[in-house]
Amino acid sequence: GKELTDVSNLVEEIVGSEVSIRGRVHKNRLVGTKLFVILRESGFTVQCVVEETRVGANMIKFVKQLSRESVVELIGVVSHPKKPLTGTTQQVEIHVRKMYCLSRSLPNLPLVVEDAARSESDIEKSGKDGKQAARVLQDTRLNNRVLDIRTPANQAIFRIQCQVQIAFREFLLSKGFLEIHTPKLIAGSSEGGSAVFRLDYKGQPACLAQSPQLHKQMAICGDMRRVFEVGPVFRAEDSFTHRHLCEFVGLDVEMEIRMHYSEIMDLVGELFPFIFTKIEERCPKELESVRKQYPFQSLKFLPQTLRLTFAEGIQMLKEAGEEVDPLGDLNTESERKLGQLVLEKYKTEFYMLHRYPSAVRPFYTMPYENDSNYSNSFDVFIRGEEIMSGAQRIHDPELLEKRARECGIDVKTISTYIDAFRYGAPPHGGFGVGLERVVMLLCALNNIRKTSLFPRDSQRLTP
Ligand code: AMO
Repeated sequence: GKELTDVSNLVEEIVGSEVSIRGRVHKNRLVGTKLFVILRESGFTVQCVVEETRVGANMIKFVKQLSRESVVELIGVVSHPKKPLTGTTQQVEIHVRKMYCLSRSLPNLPLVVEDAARSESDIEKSGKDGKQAARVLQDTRLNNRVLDIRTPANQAIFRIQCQVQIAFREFLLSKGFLEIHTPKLIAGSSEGGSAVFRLDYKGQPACLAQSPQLHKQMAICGDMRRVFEVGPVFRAEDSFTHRHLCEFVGLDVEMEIRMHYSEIMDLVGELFPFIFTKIEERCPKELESVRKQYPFQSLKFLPQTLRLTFAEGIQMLKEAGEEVDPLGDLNTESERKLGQLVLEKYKTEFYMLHRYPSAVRPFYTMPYENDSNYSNSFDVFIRGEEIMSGAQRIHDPELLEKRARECGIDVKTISTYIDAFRYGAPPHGGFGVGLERVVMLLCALNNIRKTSLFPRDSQRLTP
């Protein structure tokens, strides 16, 4: 048959033409002898008019009993609506000639897509009694994720996520990086932390990789010069927070450096403005869809990414009356507070903090040459929340082994990693980014579960 037209392509310019479209019954309304079916596809909606005089009484009966979310295909003519349309994304309507049902949905839905797509301001309008019913709770959404993903905002979020990944890859390929894939089943914990999933690897103790850290560095020892990876990262997080998942998508980079870890920060400082610009250029409709449900302001960032030392950050917080440990880590509140202070002073919501205290960084981090209390490391923030950690790495095997022991790591479990540095290793460094966090913060969403297709957290392993 004829090719299908996407609902988003049903516009003024094609009024008069006959189209075939496939979508879901978003809702159905009978007015006299006319049936108004709102058809939804990929988050876009169009009004389809089924008139008895055109299709006959049997067809009206058939269409009327179609449950919400059923998959239908129809043939119709693109037309001007009699009155301007308010409830649909498309401003034309379809006069239906034929309609078929491809798959029926159960009539009782655990979550109605129309409700799940409501914005807060919409909910406010639904009146005192309506409010509770209109607000779909996060757990209901996640338990019924397949229905939840059908909302326009969610359709858009995952398109934006895809474009972030594409822009990341595009930029790095243009800079001569090689895309690699490291193993996710490994013998020892890669971050030395406790949040590791342990498993039995045919009788041998093993872990799910907490990051590609060990193997991306080993790729550098294997003379791959500049590498990146996009892949799953596993963390057995105990706490239930708005920004921690037990499985997320890591965007990782590792590269040789010549003189200084600032070369890595130079790359980051170019990479992210590139990604932000590409998202604005390539996803205008998607950003609008997300904003409709979750209003947010575009990210403020400078063409030249701001860099502050950790000590400068601590100083700013102290001056603002915050109590902070100069050799400890920033907690979530301090990070947020610093984000506000930086925005006021420097007018940016994207910045880097570098030269962190050694005590709060992983064992493989290179100490700062002038003061080993500090390290050649950095974190990057969007809207006051961490999206990235990075650093220069220790490339001397003796020092690496010493630091691992000091951090309480069983060196036997990472001996092949340490050995990799015994055959000569160039100075190098890199960083890791959480994809879900980037999308969450770009769109100022309040929960990382919104940007994970099927989130895995400390309490959820399904759907
Ligand atoms: P780090 O442990 O800071 O560094 O992780 C890097 C980035 O990954 C994201 N992230 C998470 N996202 C969702 N859920 C989690 N539980 C979670 N944990 C971390 C954050 C964080 O900034 N190997 C180093 C990176 C490097 O130095 O190259 C590492 O893993 O966005």
